Amino acid sequence: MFLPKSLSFYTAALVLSLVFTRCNNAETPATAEPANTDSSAAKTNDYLSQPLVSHIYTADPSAHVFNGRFYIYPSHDTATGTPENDNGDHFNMMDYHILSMDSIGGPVTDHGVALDIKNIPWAGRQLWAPDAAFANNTYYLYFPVKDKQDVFRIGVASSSKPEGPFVAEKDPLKGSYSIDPCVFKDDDGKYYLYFGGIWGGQLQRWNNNKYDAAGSLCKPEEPAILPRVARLSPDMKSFAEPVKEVKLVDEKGNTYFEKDNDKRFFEAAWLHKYKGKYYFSYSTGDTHNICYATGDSPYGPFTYKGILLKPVDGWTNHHSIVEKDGKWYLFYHDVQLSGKTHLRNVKVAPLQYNEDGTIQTLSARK
Ligand code: FUB
Repeated sequence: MFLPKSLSFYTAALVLSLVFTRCNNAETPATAEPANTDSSAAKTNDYLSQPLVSHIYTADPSAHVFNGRFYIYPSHDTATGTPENDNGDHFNMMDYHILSMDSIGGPVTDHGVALDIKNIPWAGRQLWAPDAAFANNTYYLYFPVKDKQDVFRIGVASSSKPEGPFVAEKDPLKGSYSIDPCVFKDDDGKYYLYFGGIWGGQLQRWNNNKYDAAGSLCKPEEPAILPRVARLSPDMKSFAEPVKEVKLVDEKGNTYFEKDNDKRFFEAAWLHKYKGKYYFSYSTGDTHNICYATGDSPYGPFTYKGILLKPVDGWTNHHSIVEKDGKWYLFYHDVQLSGKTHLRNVKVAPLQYNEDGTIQTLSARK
């Protein structure tokens, strides 16, 4: 597995980060988890932005604006001591905490445990990157977790409040698989669920929506595995149609090969709309970019446009894009606080569009 760039923190920088980090622990006691005390440190001001909270480790931030407030649905990284491997077993998360804030730079509230793995009847292990949506006067939390057979599925839980607590359905979404759900609401009121991730995310085991435990990663000359999408039913708890592949193409309309791993899909899909165009963004995983591609339909095809966020400190790169009051923001994570691949911290930075609809590339380090 790729080794994260060396990043660590002087003790002084850690103290500074705790001072600058805005969090409100009123609803959750601080969780004792290891901080980065390594001496080959990166300085706080080397970074584009600072962690939104530092009392817990958080990752994979899916941000939404509900009732005029930012709600962030992250993974809750935990130091369980599970050894690191290419399947991502060390990402052994047990619950979700929802964060919220009125404005960028304002105080951040941690609303405490919103959903615990022990309250998901079908779950085995590893609560990975979630997302959320509002419909039917209800907030829905979509989450990937391995079932008791160790196969990733996507579940849904509901709540009357954006911060939860959420109550999980007794089964996963029928026909769902793999990881990293992203829900997109189109202007016509239809909702789409994008998902998938290769390697530990198991997407390579799914062909034509059928599971093959022996399914392996592609060879360099083979076509790259594609992300998936399905429209959600009005009940938001089932697919309205068979799951489809999302085509990612280059400027000439050609799909990518596995060897194009600086551009092909790996995990962390996000879909947003800007000036009538659909923007599909995603992580390239082992090359660590967040790239984006645009199209004219929620189903694609999406044409590759460029890098949105360069590799961050840490192995994984995962993001979301949200608009509030006419301004656009990129939520992302890195490992500034811990220096450890699986103990990440969420951040936010402004996103800038060019006149032609392309997006300016961000670097998480100045
Ligand atoms: O947080 C666990 C996994 O790491 C996510 O599901 C991936 O997107 C990567 O960020």
